[in-house]
Amino acid sequence: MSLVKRPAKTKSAAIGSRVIKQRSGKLRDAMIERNTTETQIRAHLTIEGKGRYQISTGIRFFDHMLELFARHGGFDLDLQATGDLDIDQHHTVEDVGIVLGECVREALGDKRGINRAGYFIMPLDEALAVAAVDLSGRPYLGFNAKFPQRVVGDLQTELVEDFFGGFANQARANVHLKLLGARSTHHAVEAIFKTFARALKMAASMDERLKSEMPSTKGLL
Ligand SMILES: [Mn+2]
Repeated sequence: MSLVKRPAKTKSAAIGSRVIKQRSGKLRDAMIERNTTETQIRAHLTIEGKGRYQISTGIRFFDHMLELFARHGGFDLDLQATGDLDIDQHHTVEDVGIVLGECVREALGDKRGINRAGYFIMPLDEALAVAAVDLSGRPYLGFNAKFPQRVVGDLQTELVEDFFGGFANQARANVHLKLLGARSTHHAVEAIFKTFARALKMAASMDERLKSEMPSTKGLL
């Protein structure tokens, strides 16, 4: 009896997450590579960007949301993700949130001189969404959005919450997102990503007057 020869295992990238580049000085950017058996993601985020992006996740509607995030936040985002979409989109969407959160955490460094907190209310036609972000070092996601449809384009809408959960955990940020109302699911999801980007932009921005101060009475964030 001959043993069935299994195909040679393809050489996969090392499992784990690593910081390829981190500059918390003036440029404030970070590049993270994260590989698991479920997803392989590489992202480069610049806080002081121009809203330029190059994004590919294999989920077109999700790409659209990440593009909006970059543009409305004034960030530059280069992100390539390959995930096990043959199972479903869960790992890919959540892990992109994780990697983006890691990028923000690394790019902000010790957070000296940043606003730390930010908020925005974003209308998109009939949809209205609110975001409040505190880069407090304490992860928390408050998410309250009921989407009219389970799927928008090619994205499962329940995963929007998982994306922000991954982000909040890794950025160690308190993120509250509320959808106040919407008819269109496209508008609803889009309003949430836009308002989040603008709140994060405010929170991550430098306060010129207090640029040498820690925005916390603890002296640590
Ligand atoms: Mn749109």
